[in-house]
Amino acid sequence: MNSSLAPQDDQLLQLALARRAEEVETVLDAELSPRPLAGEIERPARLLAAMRHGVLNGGKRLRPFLVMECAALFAADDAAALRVAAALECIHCYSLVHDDLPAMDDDDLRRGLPTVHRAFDEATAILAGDALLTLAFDLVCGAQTDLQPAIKAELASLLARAAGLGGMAGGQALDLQAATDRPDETGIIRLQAMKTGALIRFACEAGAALGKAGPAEREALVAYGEAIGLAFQLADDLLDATGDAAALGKAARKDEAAGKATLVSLHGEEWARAQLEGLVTQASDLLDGFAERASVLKATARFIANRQS
Ligand code: GRG
Repeated sequence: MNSSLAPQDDQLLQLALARRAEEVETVLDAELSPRPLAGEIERPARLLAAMRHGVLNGGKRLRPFLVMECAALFAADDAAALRVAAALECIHCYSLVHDDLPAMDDDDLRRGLPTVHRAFDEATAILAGDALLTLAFDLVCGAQTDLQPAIKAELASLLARAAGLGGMAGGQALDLQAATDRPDETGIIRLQAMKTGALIRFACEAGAALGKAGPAEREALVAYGEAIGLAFQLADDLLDATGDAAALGKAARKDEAAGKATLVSLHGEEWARAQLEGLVTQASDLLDGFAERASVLKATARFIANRQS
């Protein structure tokens, strides 16, 4: 992954990403064990295998990283933050499993591997997504998560809204209609803020909630989340327009093939790269109040803008 950061910052960020990814994967691996939990009857082996294929298959683990790093700004309890981070990754992975289905994007490749419906079958992929979605809420609210009940309830509600009708699922619905509805620039930005931005925004707000941040700090993190969410999508559009499938681990040029306008197709690559630069600066400036503690998050904004996969 070339993040075009100064070599020292890049190395620190890669180390931090790898460390957090390993922590999240340890939680997910344990949660997706064959042993039924209290209240469960049986864990069907094929469905469990499909869920594991959808989750424990690489991925940058960027969203959980953001939860953990935002929470760390306030020295919040790492173990609780990790469970919320793992919950968010479950929702992200569920969305990828469902997005890859023939009824949606109809993709064969994800993270360089066969998509879940290819490795298993469509019905199993739908159920794997469903069960990942419900697992996310158990991770936030379950007894093993050591948080005050009011914080669990707040996080569950924020997560439901980020993932649901007015967030990611709603954004996906607008995206599916985009080839026929042909949204204008404002419409494209709105659908992307919902489809992709909402989970990234949640990651940052969850960090603030976990850290019991004051209103100004929380607002700064939410605004940072919105800026990097936009940058993430713009970088994704650039990769789709210019990247190749082998490096991406998934199909490229899907937007063009589907007849969907993006900010890159409307304004061109040069404009998009200048916008990205502006968003990185904006995101960074929003964190100035956290001084040196925010250096990893500032580097993350640049990494997101310049990512190659
Ligand atoms: C099916 C409800 C539902 C929603 C699907 C997220 C999504 C909504 C669709 C994915 C389509 C897509 C490629 C969107 C662009 C942004 C995106 C989510 C890219 C993948 O995220 P990364 O780059 O992936 O963080 P990894 O594999 O690193 O986790």
